[in-house]
Amino acid sequence: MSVLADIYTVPQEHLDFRETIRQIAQERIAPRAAEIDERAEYPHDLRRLLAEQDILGLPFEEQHGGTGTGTLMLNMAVEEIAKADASTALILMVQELGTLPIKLHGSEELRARFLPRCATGEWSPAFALSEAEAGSDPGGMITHARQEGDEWVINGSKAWISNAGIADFYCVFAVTDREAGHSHGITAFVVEAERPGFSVGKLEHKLGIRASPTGTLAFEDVRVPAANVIGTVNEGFKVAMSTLDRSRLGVAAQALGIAQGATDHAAAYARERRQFGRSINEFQAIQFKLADMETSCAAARELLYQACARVDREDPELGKYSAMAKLFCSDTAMAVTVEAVQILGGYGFVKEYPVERMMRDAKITQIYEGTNEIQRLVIARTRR
Ligand code: COS
Repeated sequence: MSVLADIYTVPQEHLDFRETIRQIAQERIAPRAAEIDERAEYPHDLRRLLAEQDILGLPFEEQHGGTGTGTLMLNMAVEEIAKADASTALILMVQELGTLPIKLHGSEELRARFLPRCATGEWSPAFALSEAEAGSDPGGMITHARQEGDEWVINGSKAWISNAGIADFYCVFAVTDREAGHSHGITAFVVEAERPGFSVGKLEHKLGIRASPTGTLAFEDVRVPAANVIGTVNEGFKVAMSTLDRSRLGVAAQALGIAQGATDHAAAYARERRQFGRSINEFQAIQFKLADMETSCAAARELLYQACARVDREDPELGKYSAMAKLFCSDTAMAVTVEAVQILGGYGFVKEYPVERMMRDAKITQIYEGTNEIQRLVIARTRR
């Protein structure tokens, strides 16, 4: 491997755009965060704001109406939004996750049909891989599709789907060859939300990211044309895995944003809060906590940026690096937010301050798009 492969640079335009997004997030998104969390309300207004500001165009190439600015810029944006509100960051993350299968493996026709309308924010996508009995092991899915003439007929159900009921279309994975063996004989399809036989079931009541709907999907003889197959028939498992190799960086960036947001709040609080006649940030017990939190965020950011640069270069080790970034950033988010609550003391435990929400939001980053145990497995496999 060349030395260059370990280096990334952040162009000035990216830094300028990050500054713009930071301002929008702090001025327009942060003030809504507590309310949408409390009400478990999907923020349509904030989604429109992201679309108007071209932020939803970040996951897409210029030829498909996007900004063409790559994975690093996208995830710098995710971090800034997550600092203000993790649920709103998920809107941008799913805009990538739900379209990556098409972007990476779809026909030109599928790309032209779906990507430009996602880049403008007109359409929302979703990624439907998990099932009630197939989470860490998606190769054990039972949703299936059979071919009838020029159509595929899908039956089954999906679970834990972000954007359930919001999405205009779903990238759905189904078994198309039962004889092919575990994690094989699976095909990816685009299923538009208005297809007869498709329905959205119950939405979950969640600990965190409460302003983003998560739910089940049901497919009863849902017919899609052969043109809606993403990539090659029976090769859908690789479509899913290659998508997750990239989209996990969104989770890493979201986790980092939560961690940095909590650190910033805790530091500001420690300056203001007075006990024993002085600001609590004059006590070394608090200073050391804040120093460790800031250090963890900085280390997480370096790994995230390097992993993003590897995706942008199509580096052969991108899957390993994205798993490492997701693992490290999410564990950092959990540890840092627990410390932030501790620094705020009783105020950390109540909804008047944002750190309890950040602690609740952090937890899912250790779980979704592959649990951290799965990330360790993915990383370990590269060392065998
Ligand atoms: N990119 C492309 N292809 C991949 C791949 C990747 N990252 N990982 C595996 N594959 C291919 C393999 O090469 C193999 O193909 P061949 O037999 O043609 O060589 C095929 O996919 C099956 O691979 P494998 O046998 O490794 O599959 P497993 O069932 O053992 O999968 C893990 C293992 C754990 C990696 C997989 O199940 C996984 O990622 N689970 C977590 C899923 C997840 O993140 N769920 C969250 C919900 S989605 S939001």
